[in-house]
Amino acid sequence: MKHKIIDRLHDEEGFISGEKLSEEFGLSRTAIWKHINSLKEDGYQIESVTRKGYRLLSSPDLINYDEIKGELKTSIIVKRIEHFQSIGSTNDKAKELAWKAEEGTVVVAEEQTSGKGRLGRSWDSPGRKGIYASVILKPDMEPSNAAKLTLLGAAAVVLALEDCGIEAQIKWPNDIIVKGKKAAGILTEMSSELGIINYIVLGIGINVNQDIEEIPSDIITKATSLKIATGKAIQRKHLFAQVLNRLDELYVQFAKNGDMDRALDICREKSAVIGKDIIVVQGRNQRPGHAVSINHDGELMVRFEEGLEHVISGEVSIRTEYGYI
Ligand code: BT5
Repeated sequence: MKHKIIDRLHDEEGFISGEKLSEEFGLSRTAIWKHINSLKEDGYQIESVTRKGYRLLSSPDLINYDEIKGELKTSIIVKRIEHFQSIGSTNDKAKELAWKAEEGTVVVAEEQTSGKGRLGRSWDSPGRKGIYASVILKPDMEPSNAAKLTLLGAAAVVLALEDCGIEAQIKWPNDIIVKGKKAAGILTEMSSELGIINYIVLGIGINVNQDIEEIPSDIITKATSLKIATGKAIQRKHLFAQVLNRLDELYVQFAKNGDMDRALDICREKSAVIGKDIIVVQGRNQRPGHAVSINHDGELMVRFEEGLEHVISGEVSIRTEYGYI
């Protein structure tokens, strides 16, 4: 109901009386007043004037459905958005919902208290500073294709950043780099059996408006936010809508016939590692090599001392000789 009321206030240029709202929604004036207070708590600035009613002055930079729907152009993604002020991990919540959820359901939170990276690592997710979202996908294809979705997600984020005027690169397979530091990461998780994908959860974390002192000291040498990198605050809701639009655009092709060509081209064109000497880290094993290209399956082609090999994304991290990139 709260959502319907905010929509109504959005549509009305001037004031709308409490009486009119209560008639339209079939609620008591007190119930309307309670919803208005709850919206104010969410950060909406609503003016209330006796005998005139309510008027929306400004909306908060929330990343819920109401705030982004006007900008969405998606067909598969965003069948439904589950929005949380605070949650442990949107990927964990998405996995909980995935069996029953329709493909394209998105879980998004303003804050994560135990955001996850790959291989048991953590993802710093301070309140209202970043975008923390997980998309439930159910492609009808072999589970071996799942790793490609990480690249598809990375390509979508790079395109969305470009839409917002920000130049970014991809450090294969899942890091998004802005001005030499990591500004976003992708975490893909899958449930599958006997050649069938039950579901995939594509998690996207983007550092948007953190100031430098808000980046934890242990990652300050390699992490950044869009605000730090560009010197200006970015509207999270606008960027989030672009990410979902771009993801949909690329995913529609992939779901139809496994076509990853465009996403792979973006990963190659915007690669932060191709053409560089790198170190492939797998557990305790570290091997120096030279990143040559990304092949048709999204694997990184690396020339090691022993010859050319393809590296699969699942268990590896990449470092350059100089450190992070
Ligand atoms: C990733 O892992 O880059 C995947 C991040 C995915 C986060 C999203 S948020 C929504 C969804 N729900 C979740 O719970 N997760 C997903 P990885 O490549 O393993 O990088 C993790 C490493 O990056 C950590 O070990 C830190 O060194 C560093 N790190 C942690 N938080 C960071 C941040 N906010 N920005 C940049 N680097 C960070």
